[in-house]
Amino acid sequence: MASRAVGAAVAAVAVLLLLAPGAEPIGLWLPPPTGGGGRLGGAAAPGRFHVSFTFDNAIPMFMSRTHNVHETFGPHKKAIGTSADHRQFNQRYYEFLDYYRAPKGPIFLYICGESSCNGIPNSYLAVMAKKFGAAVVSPEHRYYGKSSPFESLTTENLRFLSSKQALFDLAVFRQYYQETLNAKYNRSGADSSWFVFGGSYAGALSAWFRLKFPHLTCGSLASSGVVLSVYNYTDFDKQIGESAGPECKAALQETTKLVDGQLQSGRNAVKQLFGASTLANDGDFLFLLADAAAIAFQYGNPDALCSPIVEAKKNGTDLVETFARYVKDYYIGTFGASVASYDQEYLKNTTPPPAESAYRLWWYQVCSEVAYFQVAPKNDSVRSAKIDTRYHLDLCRNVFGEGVYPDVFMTNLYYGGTRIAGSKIVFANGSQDPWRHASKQKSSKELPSYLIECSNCGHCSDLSGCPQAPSHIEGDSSNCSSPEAVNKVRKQIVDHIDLWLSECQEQGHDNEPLLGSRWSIATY
Ligand SMILES: *[C@@H]1O[C@H](CO)[C@@H](O)[C@H](O)[C@H]1NC(C)=O
Ligand SMILES: *[C@@H]1O[C@H](CO)[C@@H](O)[C@H](O)[C@H]1NC(C)=O
Ligand SMILES: *[C@@H]1O[C@H](CO)[C@@H](O)[C@H](O)[C@H]1NC(C)=O
Ligand SMILES: *[C@@H]1O[C@H](CO)[C@@H](O)[C@H](O)[C@H]1NC(C)=O
Ligand SMILES: *[C@@H]1O[C@H](CO)[C@@H](O)[C@H](O)[C@H]1NC(C)=O
Ligand SMILES: CC(=O)N[C@H]1CO[C@H](CO)[C@@H](O)[C@@H]1O
Repeated sequence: MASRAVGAAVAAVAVLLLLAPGAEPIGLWLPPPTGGGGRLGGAAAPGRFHVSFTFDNAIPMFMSRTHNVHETFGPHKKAIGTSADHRQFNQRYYEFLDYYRAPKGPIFLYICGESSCNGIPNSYLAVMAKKFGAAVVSPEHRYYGKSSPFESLTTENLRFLSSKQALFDLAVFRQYYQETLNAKYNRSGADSSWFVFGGSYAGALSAWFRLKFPHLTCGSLASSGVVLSVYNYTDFDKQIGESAGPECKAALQETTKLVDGQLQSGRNAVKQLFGASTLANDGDFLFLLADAAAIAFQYGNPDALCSPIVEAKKNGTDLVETFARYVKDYYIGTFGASVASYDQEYLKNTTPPPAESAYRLWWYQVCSEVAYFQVAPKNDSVRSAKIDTRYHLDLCRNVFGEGVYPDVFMTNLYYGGTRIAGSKIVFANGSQDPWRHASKQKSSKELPSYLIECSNCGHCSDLSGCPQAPSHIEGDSSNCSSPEAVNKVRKQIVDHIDLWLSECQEQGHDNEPLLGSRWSIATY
């Protein structure tokens, strides 16, 4: 499988947008899918893609360049009053210039979030880049993938991993890339119109970048942007119940009860049934099961879970066995989740391979900054009541040691949570997505927010369509239960980008109108 993909890939390298599930905003909390994705092949003719699907995304097919980023922004360093730290690390980034109307087109900065970044996903972003004649550029988040300042990810070494640091990196990167383009086109001092994009945690970064560096971007798209840090995030589980609907929810709750009971009577048998006997800690096992159920709704495949479980309930088939089949076939088999990644012993490994470091790294961000502890609500929960605050705090202490604690109060104080006081940020959320309660769902004049409502609209449906795993070329919305709902919000997003880019240009950015008084928009 792998060697076949390499052959196909190498020829295409020069011209591509990649579709690599691992590069997607994978969803907070969830492991980067390693299988089941499609990848976009090279451009046969300008603007025309061939598509080649492969079930292997281990081979980096991307235009990769690195540059040096000064690591001089540590609040810790400031706090202890030392002078600038001159250590540097390489930050990987990707660029895609096929649609760029050089040299005056806008620059779309696509923020790669909490995963190893394997390319720029060919989502609806590509469609927008084409509409606007934009260059797309995407830097990897510090510490993830190949952009780690340290080889060993000890807790001590992780102290420079935070959203704040990531935002500084983006600001420095913007400067670096602008200068690179200026040198390329011999336009010293020119300043392009920039627009930032991101989904999920990167969606929050996108909003926060505009908030903290309004002079560096014309606006921001925060796709399912989780700008509110939540300590006990019970709404996550509640949304799972709502998205499942009464019948499926009841069957899932019954399954949870049965599993809890079987764990008490003979723990190994039930773990074995799920192919998860390596998980010594019951909490880790239950968390795997809870995530497996969540993923169906988060990524727009509710039927993959609800159809068999509801049917099993009706026809008297064993619920636990039916759920176990879903977990093994779908969550692990198709979606590519890894059982090991739920194991706290595995999370303690300070030298994981770069492609798998995201599990430990994201937990660090959870445990030190943003929490979103997906605890079971006090009553009526879908997940096991054993997944509580204690479980999360124990994990943080066990994996990172004493003293790593998420100060969500400070995080929300710093960014404003849902009361973020920025401007020109557009929020979009999917109605079935358990993450939407950590996003800004109420619209305001400067911060429009849209809810995309359909029965399989989940995380980042505006960019990725439905379902989101496996990913679809250009975020195809045709398999959303209401494509119109998605397309309508997309049109609104494009209108905001159009307006804000034109306002930016009026304020002296060097771009000129490309095809008319405003940035010209193709029809839908
Ligand atoms: C860049 O611009 C300068 C000044 O206009 C000119 O002398 C030089 O030839 C240009 N170089 C390139 C590579 O176009
Ligand atoms: C979170 O839940 C735990 C357990 O119910 C409770 O003790 C704690 O006060 C809650 N914390 C917050 C900030 O709500
Ligand atoms: C009952 O439902 C399960 C789950 O969908 C299915 O696998 C099984 O074949 C069904 N059994 C019968 C007898 O219909
Ligand atoms: C669950 O809690 C809500 C309020 O928090 C309450 O109204 C409801 O009766 C409770 N349900 C059960 C089954 O205890
Ligand atoms: C839509 O669903 C059909 C039927 O399941 C499938 O063949 C097709 O590949 C899907 N297309 C997209 C873009 O998801
Ligand atoms: C802007 C928007 O669509 N807001 C809605 C988001 O969802 C919440 C709750 O589901 C609604 O109350 C908002 O009106």
